[in-house]
Amino acid sequence: MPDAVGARLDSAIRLAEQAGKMAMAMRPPPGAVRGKLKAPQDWVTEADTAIERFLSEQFAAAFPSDGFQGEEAGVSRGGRLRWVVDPIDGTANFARGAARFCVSVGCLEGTTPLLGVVVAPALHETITARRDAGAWLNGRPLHAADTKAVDQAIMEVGWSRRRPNTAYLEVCERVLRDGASLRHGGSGSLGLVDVAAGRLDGYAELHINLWDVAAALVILREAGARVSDFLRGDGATAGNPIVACAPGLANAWSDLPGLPAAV
Ligand code: LIP
Repeated sequence: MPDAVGARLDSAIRLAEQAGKMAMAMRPPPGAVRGKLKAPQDWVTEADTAIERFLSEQFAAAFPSDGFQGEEAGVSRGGRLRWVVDPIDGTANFARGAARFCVSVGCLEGTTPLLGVVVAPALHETITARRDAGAWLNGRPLHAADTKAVDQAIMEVGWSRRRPNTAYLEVCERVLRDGASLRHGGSGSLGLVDVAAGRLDGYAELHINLWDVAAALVILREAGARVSDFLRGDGATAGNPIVACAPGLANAWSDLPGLPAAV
């Protein structure tokens, strides 16, 4: 019989994978965006709202005393344990029929992330982690990269219109000046997961929200990556900047412009 966290992890995997199947069934064809703009370059589709509603209803039925927070509808229930969900992270990609998107499900006790599940259905990947019990990609253990030379590294810098492009360009210029390769993929959750998987050496973003990172924070911790203190201050409610990286690069990237150090 699994314990309370184990039972929640099992349910989160099952429900996130069901949500992934919903997303694939609702994914628009390639072409112009099919969705609504919430803010400049910030889209929402019918799938975002339908998947969030599905997950809210399912978690309420399975764990009625738990809280629930989703990107689209906000905090709908309070509880000692709280589900924090991004129904589709990488909506701009999803809305154009691209593959780099995921369902992100995290569960926190207060401000301590306990478990995380990220399902990328078009990439056929399910990433899971439980605090102090490791991180797994399709059942294989995850470990951050052992890269130590910054001029051999790959860094993704997340972008949104929530911060000025001048600040974004300053970070990108510094990364390039250090000799690292630069990426931007449009899904913060998947960028952070790639750091945990050793497929990227770093992910940085000037502002990202709790629902984008709630699952990835556990996955990164369990994979041995270094991560800035995202939940400091009012990070859980207002979001924060984030830096996550391979342990050997924490010093090199400890002073990126406008960004905290990964500890
Ligand atoms: C996205 C994040 C990304 C950020 C985008 C957007 P969404 O989440 O994953 O890191 O740069 O602005 O917030 O909106 O696709 O769920």
